[in-house]
Amino acid sequence: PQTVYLADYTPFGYGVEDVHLTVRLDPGKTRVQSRIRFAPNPEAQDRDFFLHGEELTLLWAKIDGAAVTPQLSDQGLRCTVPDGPFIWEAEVEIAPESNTALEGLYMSNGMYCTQCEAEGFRKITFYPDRPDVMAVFTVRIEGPHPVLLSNGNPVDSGEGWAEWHDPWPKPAYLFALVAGDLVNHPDRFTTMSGKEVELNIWVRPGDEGKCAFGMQALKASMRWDEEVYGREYDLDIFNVVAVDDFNMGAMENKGLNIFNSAAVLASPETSTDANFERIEAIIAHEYFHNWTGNRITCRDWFQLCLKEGLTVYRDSEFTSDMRSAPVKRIGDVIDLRARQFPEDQGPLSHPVRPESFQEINNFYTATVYEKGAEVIGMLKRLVGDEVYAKALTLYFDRHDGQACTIEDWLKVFEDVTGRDLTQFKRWYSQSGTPHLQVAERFENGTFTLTFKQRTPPTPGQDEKLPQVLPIAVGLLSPSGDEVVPTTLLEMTEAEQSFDFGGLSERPVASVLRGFSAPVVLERAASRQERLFLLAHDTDPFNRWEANRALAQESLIASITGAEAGPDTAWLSALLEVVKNAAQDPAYRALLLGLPSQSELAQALHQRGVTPDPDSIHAAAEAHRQTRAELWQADLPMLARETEVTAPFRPDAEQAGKRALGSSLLAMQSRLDGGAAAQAQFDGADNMTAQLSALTSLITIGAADSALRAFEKQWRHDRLVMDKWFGVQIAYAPPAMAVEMAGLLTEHPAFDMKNPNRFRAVFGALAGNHAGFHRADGAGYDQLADWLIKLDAKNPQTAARMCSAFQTWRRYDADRQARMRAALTRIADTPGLSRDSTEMVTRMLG
Ligand code: BAL
Ligand code: ZN
Repeated sequence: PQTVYLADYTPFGYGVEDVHLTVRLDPGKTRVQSRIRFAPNPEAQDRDFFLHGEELTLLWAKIDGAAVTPQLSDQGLRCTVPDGPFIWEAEVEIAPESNTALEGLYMSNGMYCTQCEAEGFRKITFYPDRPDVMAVFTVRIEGPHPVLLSNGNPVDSGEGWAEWHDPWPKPAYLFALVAGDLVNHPDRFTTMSGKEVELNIWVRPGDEGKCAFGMQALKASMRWDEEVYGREYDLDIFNVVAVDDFNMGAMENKGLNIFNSAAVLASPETSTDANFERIEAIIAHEYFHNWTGNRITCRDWFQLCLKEGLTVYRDSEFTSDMRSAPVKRIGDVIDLRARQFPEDQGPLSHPVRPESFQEINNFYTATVYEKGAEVIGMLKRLVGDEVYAKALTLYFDRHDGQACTIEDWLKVFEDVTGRDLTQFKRWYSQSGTPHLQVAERFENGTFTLTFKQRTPPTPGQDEKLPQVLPIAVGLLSPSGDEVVPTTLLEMTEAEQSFDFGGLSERPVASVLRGFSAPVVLERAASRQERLFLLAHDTDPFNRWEANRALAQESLIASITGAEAGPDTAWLSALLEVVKNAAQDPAYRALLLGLPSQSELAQALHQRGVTPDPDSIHAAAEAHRQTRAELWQADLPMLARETEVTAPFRPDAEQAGKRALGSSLLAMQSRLDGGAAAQAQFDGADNMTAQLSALTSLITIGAADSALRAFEKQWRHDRLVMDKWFGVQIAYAPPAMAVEMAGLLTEHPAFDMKNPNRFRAVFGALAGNHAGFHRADGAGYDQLADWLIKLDAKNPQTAARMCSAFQTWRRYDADRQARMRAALTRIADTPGLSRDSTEMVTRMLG
């Protein structure tokens, strides 16, 4: 496959003034007629008229009304065109019903929908399918469907047709079309300047009862973006559509967001609190793209983080405002360590702004999104809140309507601050996670922190330069008072010291408060000091972090045999913190979490110890059992405190109580044989309670009847059934996970063409650490078999799921050989997609 390089960017030779599309829908023979006004682009030298087009049957083409015969290839067409402006017209035929890749125009449960980001529009018609070509679209849809939707505002409609006009110039990746027998949940929103906007969430009949929460989240997002960023919505209508078959979570098409139904449909009976929070965040994320992504878009796909990092950052701010900021921050860091760190520390490591790709779909990664958001957070920390707000206002004023680069983004901050951000820009170009060592000294009333930063080599980048690291630090007196409040240190060198003078006694340092930079902190803090921070740190993130480090140390000591069992003194101290009713239950629930088994494997690997998945699993199980036994006397009282008597609300307050309750129930189940969990399961009136009871029962091997009851109750609900498929594998004993996954692929409701269902089964398998890494390699073989099958139908989802193998070099020689064999088998599959080829090739490196 061909590699595309950032350095090779050149603008397209022609601008598009406007686009008229007529789409005549038919499952096997949809006709798309285009009329596009082109004019030479004065910024460009190259006049090669190449239009992207894949899997299209060209019926005819004209330039200025005269028939032409372009040169066709499997990637598009070339044509000789006039020197000045001209009108291109063409008609193509496509077959949405056989489009299982879910890119371009496809069908899902009888409805038509599109997914054009990144390069799906070229499967709808011939076009310069690149984000720097922005145009005004008018779309006519013809088809016997009650609902016919496209971007922008409705112009007119009649029986079997509708016309839409989007006045805002946009790249083709934001084009969308939906047609089907849908019902809407309508509402209205009045913008800050008094403009009335019609809002709709469109769903399949039967799902209308699951839209109210998404609609509330949408209105809250619209208000928040006005209040916090001064951004107002800019069309008369905003449509959201739920689709069952969707590769991503959702898509920010202008005025017509298309959502994976799992990311929008919600009800207390069918959705967990985690689902509600995720839906609220994704609704916000897609809506926020209207300004950060749509009004200001990316010049090319290397700049993806320009819109994604910023929009993830914005949605995390929104969730922090709607819910609890510390809880959100801790959740984000758990997620970053679970998904981005392994990527950055393995063969798929790439810069936040990659410099080359073969298939851009492979770069919708945790690095571009989540590390991209961390970079924005660091920038804001460095310049301060007020300056950040000024810079964003300038960004919107200066670049509205443009397709921009990271250089444009940073220039705005340079202009507002007068700072040179050359070194900061390394966060966009240098891959890998920096490791930050801390040493401390106390002399004559001065406390000195000395930091050393080092980023290990990553593919294609052997030498690393120092990054700008904002390090938030606070100092506590030995009695627990804060003697130096949170102070931001700006580290720019490979090694740098910072002094805090005028201290009467040696303080305890709380370093990297709020996880102020995405680094691996290497600090040889004593157990005593960590216990002290768990009890006294005023920074909620670092209190949690101190506990996390204690948990990790205790588990690693058990895994390596340094200690026979968990650190009971720490567990007693933790119990006191967890019993503090003045603390947010959600925060206390987070304190009860343990590092994942994969995270422990990475920590061992970083210490030069080859991780053994079975020992890790055994240590984690032993730890949970000991903790339950040690806390036995307190569990009933704590559980009572988490009871919710008010009617269900998916807000942070109730969700926090339920989260703590779920953790306690898991402990209780280890003591009572599942009696409490079975009772909760039987009496549950919401999915959070039902599912947490079910997972507790699965974990102790007592879930047979609950699983049957759950299936019987929910077999009509595909989203709930995804949970049923997933939990049986994710929580299965490691020795049974592969067999369980195999068994469930035989279930009549297993459908490999549905990405949610495929991920429910095989995402859960990959997430069952000891199950996937079974010594005989059965987990690797099973996943490889299914990825090969999926690749032939849906390369995008198959390629993304190949990343389950990305940590293969962590493990012992035997497992490595088995994983390498599985990857090689995928790589050698005849006809393997460009998507999966690139992924496995990078991993085999
Ligand atoms: N742009 C793809 C989906 C998302 O990030 O919103
Ligand atoms: Zn996004």
